[in-house]
Amino acid sequence: DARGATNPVPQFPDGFLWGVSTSAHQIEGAADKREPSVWDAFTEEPGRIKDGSTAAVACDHYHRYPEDVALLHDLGVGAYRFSISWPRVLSPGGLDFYDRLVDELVAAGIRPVPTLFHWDLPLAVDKEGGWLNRDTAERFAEYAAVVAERLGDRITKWITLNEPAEHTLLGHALGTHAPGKQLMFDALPAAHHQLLAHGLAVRALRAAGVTDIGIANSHGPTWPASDEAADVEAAGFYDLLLNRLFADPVLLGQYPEGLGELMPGDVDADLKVIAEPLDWYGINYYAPTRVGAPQGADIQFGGFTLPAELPFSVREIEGYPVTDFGWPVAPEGLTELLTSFRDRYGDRLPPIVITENGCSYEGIDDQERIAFLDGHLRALHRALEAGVDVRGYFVWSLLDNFEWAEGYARRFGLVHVDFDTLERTPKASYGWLRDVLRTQP
Ligand code: GBH
Repeated sequence: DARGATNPVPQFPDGFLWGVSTSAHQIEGAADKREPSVWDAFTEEPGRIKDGSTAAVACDHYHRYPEDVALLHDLGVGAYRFSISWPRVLSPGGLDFYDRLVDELVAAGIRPVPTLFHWDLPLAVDKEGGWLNRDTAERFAEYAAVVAERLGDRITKWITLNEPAEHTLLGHALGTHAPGKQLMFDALPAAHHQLLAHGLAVRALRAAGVTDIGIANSHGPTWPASDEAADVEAAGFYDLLLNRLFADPVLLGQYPEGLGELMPGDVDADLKVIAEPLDWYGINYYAPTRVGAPQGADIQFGGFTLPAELPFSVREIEGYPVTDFGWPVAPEGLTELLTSFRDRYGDRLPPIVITENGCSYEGIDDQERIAFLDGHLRALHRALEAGVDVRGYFVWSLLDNFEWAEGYARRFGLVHVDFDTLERTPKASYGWLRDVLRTQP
């Protein structure tokens, strides 16, 4: 019980935004009521999803959203981050679902925070080249405007993209996620076009009267394997690809040295669009990464295989507990990440919101998840004490859900879902977070 604990979670400032996150493809189901996405096609390919499952039903949130909004309400969060499925919006009446969801949230006193793209590109858009085609950026901005016209009267906080870094790396470079492209460094145009889509969408949303806009980027500190120059250099390169490639253009209007030349099109003109000022900057934080010089052998990393020819190698982080996924639990990485962002970007950095943080563990009496969240909230608070302007924190995730290539084998929820009966059961961590939120202003 957080209230009775001798060492309670510290107090966060007035107005700090507490929330939980989900995404459309991972929870909605009702695949028959939307156009197909790249994930539907990818899932049909044999061997792509580890447990052979599909997201056709997932948590059936499409039909059970009132129950899920009630869970949010009882949890006591001020905000709910979900994503809007572009392929659903393309199908007749598809926006009606989000209309109902938003009304239900507003009636429950919960602020809706939609993400416009969380990896489920319409298959028809992919057939035209997907994120390798510059036109996709324009089409995304048009879609953003359609959503804003319909829901903008009730939604006051918006997110353009979720983790273009992971969508580029896993979906376009390594091919372990949809759309399954294995382009290695030739995947960089997919990064540029997503970033351009972000900037064009910011403009389209502003033109539709939207005011409070951010992006949800995946970031984590890179820890060199040793002080040796080769390891430090390799770690710096990894940091460039996973952190700076996505933060520098958005915050500084430039690509890190050497990367701009690899991008397609008139990059200088595009960077002006990409750097369209944001009201806040979202960070999804999971874990630091230990990186050293290349070792000449394939690397097993977070459930994925990284090929040997990369100019770095990802190493195991020793001396930390790991989640069921094998990811290290290192809350101090969150403090370090936030202070390093403040130092790196200075007054170009708008207020930060942690748009995802969480872990996969089995079981309903999930004491490990409580320890994980407790540790990360303390780490976050240390960043605030160090002067970093953080305005909110969202747990990934409300519900156990379709964890992409892992299928239903990894459970990130505060609420357990029985994927046979679809019954929801709040875990110990749900009760713990509810008690924490009661102690916050
Ligand atoms: C997010 O991606 C997604 O936005 C969300 O849809 C997903 O369900 C959720 O996280 C959980 O996966 O160095 O071995 O510790 C997170 C992408 C990639 C970030 C792997 C953490 C750590 C691997 N993650 N990475 S390791």
